[in-house]
Amino acid sequence: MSICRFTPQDPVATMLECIERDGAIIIERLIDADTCLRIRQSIQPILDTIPFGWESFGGLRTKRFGAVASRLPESHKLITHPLVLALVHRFLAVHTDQVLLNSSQFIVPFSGQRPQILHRDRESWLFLPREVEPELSTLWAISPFERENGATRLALGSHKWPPGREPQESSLVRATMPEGSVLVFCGGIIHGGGGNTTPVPRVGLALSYCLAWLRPEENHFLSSPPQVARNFGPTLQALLGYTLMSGTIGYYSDPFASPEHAGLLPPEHALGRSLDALPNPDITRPLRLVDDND
Ligand SMILES: O=C(O)CCC(=O)C(=O)O
Repeated sequence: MSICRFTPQDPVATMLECIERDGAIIIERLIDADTCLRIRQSIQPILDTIPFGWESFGGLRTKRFGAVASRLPESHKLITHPLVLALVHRFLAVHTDQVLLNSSQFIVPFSGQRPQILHRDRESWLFLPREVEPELSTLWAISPFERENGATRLALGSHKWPPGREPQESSLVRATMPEGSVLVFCGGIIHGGGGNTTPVPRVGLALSYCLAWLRPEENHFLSSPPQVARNFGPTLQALLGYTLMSGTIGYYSDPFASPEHAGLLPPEHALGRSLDALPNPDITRPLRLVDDND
């Protein structure tokens, strides 16, 4: 079995069929090499400075950092890439009409990093019923992904396996891909990073998306607080949680406001956006926080 590979021009419906059947696909060269180079150059000062991970799951020879939207404006077009968002919305549509960015993380295994423990990303939400698929993840190859430098290993089809079935190492496929490509995989597929036996770090940008009614792994209100997020576009703001779901989920009340302004507010207000101009029809619904019969 090998992983299905697509060009950015291929039909979304065919990509979705493959994700549903195999649990993962690769879209090759969705962004260009210049963009990858600029991203690598922008993050180099951080990579030069931050320590390696402190536990084996994250990787003792791997450097990771989040708050990607806040740290790297160039990431916005990846986080809100229309093809990725089309896949995410359609894949998760059976359980939601809104999605959130679950996490944003540069994952950079350096020379000597050993293969990562195999896992399913959906295990973050332990109590989720099996039939609910919570997440669609992307892992962007900001440098080429090769067998020797840590290309992700995946057990294709394992999102449908019965509990307890484990993959053979020999049956794992490698997400080798040229820079600018993106691996798209569901939360139920068994996978893990590969070991890096080369002298050069592999640069991956993991951006995952989840049902908007789940708590995302990354706390975006801390990674991208209002004073930073107010400069982002509305699609990114909504993906970070700065919008209401179902008209009520995600409201706030300004603890520093005077009593006459202490009412319930949609989160866009914290970003200085005019409430009259909000595009999402849910937002215009009155907040219904007490039962009508109360
Ligand atoms: O870096 C990779 O190839 C995969 C990393 C991963 O699956 C994780 O850290 O959860």
